[in-house]
Amino acid sequence: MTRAQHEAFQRDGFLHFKRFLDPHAVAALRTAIDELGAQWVRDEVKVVNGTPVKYGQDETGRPMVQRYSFASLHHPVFAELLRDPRFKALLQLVDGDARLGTHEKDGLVINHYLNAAGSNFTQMGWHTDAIRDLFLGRRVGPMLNVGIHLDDQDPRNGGLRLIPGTHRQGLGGMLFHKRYYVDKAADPREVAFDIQAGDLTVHDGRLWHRVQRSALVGEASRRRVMYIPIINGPYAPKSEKSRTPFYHRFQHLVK
Ligand SMILES: O=C(O)CCC(=O)C(=O)O
Ligand SMILES: [Fe+2]
Repeated sequence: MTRAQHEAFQRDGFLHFKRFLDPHAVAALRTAIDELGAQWVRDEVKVVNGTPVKYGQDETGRPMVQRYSFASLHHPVFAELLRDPRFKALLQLVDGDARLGTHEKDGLVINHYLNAAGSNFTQMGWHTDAIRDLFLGRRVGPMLNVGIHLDDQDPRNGGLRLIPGTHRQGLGGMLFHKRYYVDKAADPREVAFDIQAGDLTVHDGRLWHRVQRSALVGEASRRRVMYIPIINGPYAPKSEKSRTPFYHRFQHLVK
């Protein structure tokens, strides 16, 4: 991590690293996504450590997982990815005992967007990721979200949008700058990303961002991106047992 990168991150609230992963690694992760999705569909996994699994239908009407959580606890390929020593450099962006939140918040999240008739995930309205701390009655602690992108994304067709600098807006701005998830319109200050599969982005959890629905449909609109939080402070792991004692009893998914 260079000094210029540190300064850009302080100022803008995000960084974009090209080609973090090579095409082989990307292919292995896509395969793992398919494997874990097939397993969760088959086992009818509805909640993982208290976080609901989001389902939709693919172009052929078959059920598919569109949002996974705690993925690294359920497939060895994801666990291996997070052992990459380069994540240590990213931890330097947060003070104190910064760590990857593999067992905290939603763990390793995978979003699988598809613009198709049966899809349940095509876009995401404006939000910050840090707001959930408030709902949990916690102080908003430092939190970064590291994105690992597994599909090319021409920004003219959709994808991630961020408003630089909004991580420095204070609590009022974090609460009221926009209407959470309801507001979806483009903002004149937003920036889009020219993403190649294998790129990595990192953004401050207080930064306002959204995902623009793809202008394409079907296979050409497919967008898979993984997010792992970087956090510090008291360790607050989630567990299957403590969060969902009655509702859901599912198979042990860890291989
Ligand atoms: O799909 C993306 O790139 C962003 C997703 C996101 O903001 C989220 O899951 O909180
Ligand atoms: Fe987000």
